[in-house]
Amino acid sequence: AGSSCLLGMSLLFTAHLKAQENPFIKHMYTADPSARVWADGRLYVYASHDIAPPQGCDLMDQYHVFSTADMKTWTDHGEILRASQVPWGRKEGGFMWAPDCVFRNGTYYFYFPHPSGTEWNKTWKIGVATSKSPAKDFVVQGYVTGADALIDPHVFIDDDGQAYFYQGGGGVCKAGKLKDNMMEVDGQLQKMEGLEDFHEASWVHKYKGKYYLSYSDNHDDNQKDGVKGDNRMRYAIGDSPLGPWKSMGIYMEPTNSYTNHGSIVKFKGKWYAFYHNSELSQKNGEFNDWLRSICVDRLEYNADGSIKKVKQTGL
Ligand code: FUB
Repeated sequence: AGSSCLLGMSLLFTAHLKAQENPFIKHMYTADPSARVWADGRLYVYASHDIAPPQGCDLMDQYHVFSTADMKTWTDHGEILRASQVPWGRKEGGFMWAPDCVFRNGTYYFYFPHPSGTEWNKTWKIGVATSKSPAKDFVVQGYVTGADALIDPHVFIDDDGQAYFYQGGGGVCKAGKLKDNMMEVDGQLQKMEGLEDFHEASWVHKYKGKYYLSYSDNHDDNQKDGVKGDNRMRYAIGDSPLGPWKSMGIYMEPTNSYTNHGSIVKFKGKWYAFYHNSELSQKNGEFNDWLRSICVDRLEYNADGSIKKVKQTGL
C-alpha cells in the first residue's frame, strides 16, 4: 500500500511494507544505496535512479532520498538533484552515478560523480551539493578539488572529526584527508593498498576500533547460470582510515545484477548491509542489469571481528 502528496516540487511517497522486505523500494528503480543515520532518529538512503525502458547507465539522471524509522515504512522524499542542475556538468546530461552524503557543522554535504565533458569516461568530477535539510533544497556548490577523474565518492568522518574522502573505479581505490570545507582534498590522494580484486563502490565504517573498507570486486561468472550475476562484495580491515588494508574476503555473493554497490551502517543497535539487485525488473518482466533496486539485509560479525556472509533475502 502507498500514499502520496505533493510537497513543494517533490513527490512524497510512503510505502508501508509488512516487514523488512526486498527490494524495499518498489515504485521506481533505484541503485547504489548510501545509508546514513541522522540525528532525527531516521535512517536515510541516498540512491541513484535507473530509468526504464533500460538503455544503460548513461541515462541515470537524478537522485532520490528515502527514509525510515523502523525499516518497514519507507518514505520517498522525492528527487533531490538532477544533471541539468550541475553548472559544470556535461551538456548531454545523464551519468549521475553512485552518491554519498555526510553531515558536518549543521550542513548536509551530498557528493555525486558526474562527467564534466562529452568524453564522459575521462572527465569525471565529484560534485558537491549542500543543504540544511537531509532530503531537500540541495544546491550544487562545485566539485571536490584534488580528486581524480574516478567515480563512486565516499566520505568517512572519524571519531576525532577528521573527514576522509574515498573514490574509485576501474580497479583503483584512492583516498585522502578532506579539508574542513569538505570540498578540497588536503594534500594528495593515495592509492589504498592491500585490497584484493578491487572494482568500485568503496565504503568505510568503524567497528570495535577497527576500520572496515568494503567494495565490489571484478567477479564475472560469464553468465554460466543464464543469469548475469557478477560482482561480489568484499571487505578489508585496517588500523587507520587510510590503511594499509588486510583483505578479509567476500561478505556478499553476487546478486542477479552485474554490479553491486553497498553501504554498511548501524541503526537502532543492529548492523545492516545495503546493496542492490535486479529482482524488481525480473518480476516486472523486463530483467536488466541497469534496472536495479535497493535492498537491505542484516549484517553480523563473528567474535573475531570478521563479517558473516550476508544472506540475501527476496531473491
Ligand atoms: O550506478 C552506476 C554505477 O554502477 C555505480 O557508480 C557503480 O558503483 C555501479 O553500481
